[in-house]
Amino acid sequence: MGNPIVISRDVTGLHKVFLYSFSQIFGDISPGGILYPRESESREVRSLDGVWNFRLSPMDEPTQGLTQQWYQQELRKTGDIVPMPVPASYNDIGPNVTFRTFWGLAWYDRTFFAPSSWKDQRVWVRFGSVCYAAQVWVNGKEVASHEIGHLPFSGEISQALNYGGNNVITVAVNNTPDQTTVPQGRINSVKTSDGIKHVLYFNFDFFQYSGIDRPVYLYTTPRVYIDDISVMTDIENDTGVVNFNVSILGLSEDSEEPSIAVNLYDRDGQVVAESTGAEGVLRVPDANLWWPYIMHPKPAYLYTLEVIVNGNESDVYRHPVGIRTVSWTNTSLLINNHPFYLRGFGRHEDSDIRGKGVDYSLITKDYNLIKWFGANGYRTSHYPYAEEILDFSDRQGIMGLSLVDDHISSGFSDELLNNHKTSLSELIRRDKNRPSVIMWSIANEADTDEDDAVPYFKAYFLKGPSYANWTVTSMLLGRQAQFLDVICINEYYGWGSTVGIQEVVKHQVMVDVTSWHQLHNKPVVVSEYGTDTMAGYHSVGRFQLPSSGGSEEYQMEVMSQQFEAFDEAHSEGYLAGEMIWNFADFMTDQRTKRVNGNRKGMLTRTRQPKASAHLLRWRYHSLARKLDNATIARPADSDTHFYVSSWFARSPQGADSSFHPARDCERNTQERQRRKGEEGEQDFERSVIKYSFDSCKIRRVKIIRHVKLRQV
Ligand code: BDP
Repeated sequence: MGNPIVISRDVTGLHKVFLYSFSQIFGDISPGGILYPRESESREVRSLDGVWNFRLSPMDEPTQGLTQQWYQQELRKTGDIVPMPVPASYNDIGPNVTFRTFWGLAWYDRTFFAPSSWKDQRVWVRFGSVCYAAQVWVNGKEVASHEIGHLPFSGEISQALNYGGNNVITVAVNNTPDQTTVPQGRINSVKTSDGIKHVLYFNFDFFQYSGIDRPVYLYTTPRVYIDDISVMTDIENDTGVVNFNVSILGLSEDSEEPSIAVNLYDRDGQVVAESTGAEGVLRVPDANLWWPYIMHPKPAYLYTLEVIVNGNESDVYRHPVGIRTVSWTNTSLLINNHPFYLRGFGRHEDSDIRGKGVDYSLITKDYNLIKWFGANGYRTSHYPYAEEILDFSDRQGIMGLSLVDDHISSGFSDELLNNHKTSLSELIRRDKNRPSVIMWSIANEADTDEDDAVPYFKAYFLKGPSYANWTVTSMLLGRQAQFLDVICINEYYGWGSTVGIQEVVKHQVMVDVTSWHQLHNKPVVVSEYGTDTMAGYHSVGRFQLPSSGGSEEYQMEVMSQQFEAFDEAHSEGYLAGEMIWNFADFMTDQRTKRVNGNRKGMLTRTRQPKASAHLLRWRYHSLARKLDNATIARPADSDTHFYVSSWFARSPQGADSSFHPARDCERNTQERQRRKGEEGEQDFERSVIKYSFDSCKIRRVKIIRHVKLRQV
């Protein structure tokens, strides 16, 4: 199937995905298809990635390029240009701070050759994303425009082309935010010795990179062409069911009624099911289901759906399809009817120099690392990720909570609502067929206590796509959670105002998770927790000094406390996942609380592990063994098998290390349950203290927590 859809909200039973008509399900999705450009017998694809020409508008006359119509000629004729790579954010490429902090219109252009053979076809240009808004001209004619970054758009350029010759494509990129853009932002005025300076201000915690940050393609289609394909899959016993819907555009009165053939191929190129017509159902006996990484020996099985349209001309498009279902109860998430526990990260598209620019080396490295951790999913915080990234998720079995640009914080106006809904519709239109996308998430830490927030979100859910999950943080703001299917909470106990007080973590996490679940009888996922940590800063002597916030030890200690709470909530039955904040350190605006960016990563920005990375890996691997029955190697047996000290026993190959927080945590829970029954809570608490003291330093911190909690 495509993505999880809530049709029933029966909180007592299994929420199954029922198949209604496609128009009912996808009725609120932006019209028109946005299929990824793929070559076939009928389609040619040409990349326009490379080095473009670039110039910024003068700060004192931001609209100069428009008034002087720079798009009517090559950019180099309008003033000084510099080379600019595409895809990349422009901010960190330039030689000075102007590029970094620029707001307003930035201009790109380049030339390309259009062969005469394209004359009888349609030619399109497609941008994976331009941040934030774009206007595109080919040879001076406007061919496309789009607002809201991180999402693709395309435009037909057949009428604008000079066939058999050179063409100029010009793009104006506007990154100016206001209170109605998604995400919201504003331009602040600051008095300086040179007069008033206008500066960008965003109320969120990542750098707002700008520019043409995803690939640009030219592609051709026949005049009558496949505009969109929607698939929804289901499982009936061992049979995989693929419901499909094809939309064809470009028919004229003279067009022959096209015939449509639909074939499904397995990985070896064998046809496993076939059908005809624009809508239908394919049945695959003994189907290979799409399973997440580690949950199955053959994860991420993808079939290929081939659509052939024959009329006056023929068009062929091949689309990957994973057969799987996603469903949920009031406590758990299920894939292919098996419960699963999300273990992953919040992430950012972020790295030095290229900003948010798509970079295959970085993507490949990141997925190698995600798998090294033993994670099975992540949250595409805080905006839709590149299609090139999500392809890795589909092919490697990494599940994703797909986020719309979700930083709307206050000022809930109609215009904001429209933009927000458009953004979600375009996201769903783009990703509806991806097996790796298991949930939509629509807002992060919005000011939900404002009176305007309830009608805003009500309108969002009732008139917008009816299925989504929503990330919230505060206990006070439960009102909107009624509209959701799964509740995600962000919590930063042991950080923020409680930095240094690790004792709060377990108690507070349990209170939050339990209360949210009890209030709404829905599964809960902890979608953020973590602490800023400077790689290389250490603050603990095992028995001499306490660790302090910001150190690698402190990060591990808070994680360890969180893990205990997660295990307890999971064993109570309603915690459906944990996602640490963040996979890697990332860039933010310059702020007093940020030392060259946000440092909550398990990895540095250059993807080197902090000590916590190993701790998280041990946990995710142990969860995989316990919950997925996975037979993966115990990390302590492989490259995390360090010598630490004589009292910190190094384990012989295959044996447990004496320092194994995940195992200890599990052992503690079992021990606690056993003793609860036998001796009562008080004795049990004391025993844990003793046990913990003997075990390792992290357990020693727990002693303090226990004592304090008892005093409270
Ligand atoms: C959370 C936000 C996230 C921030 C994080 C932090 O959702 O975007 O980066 O706080 O402060 O509240 O590290």
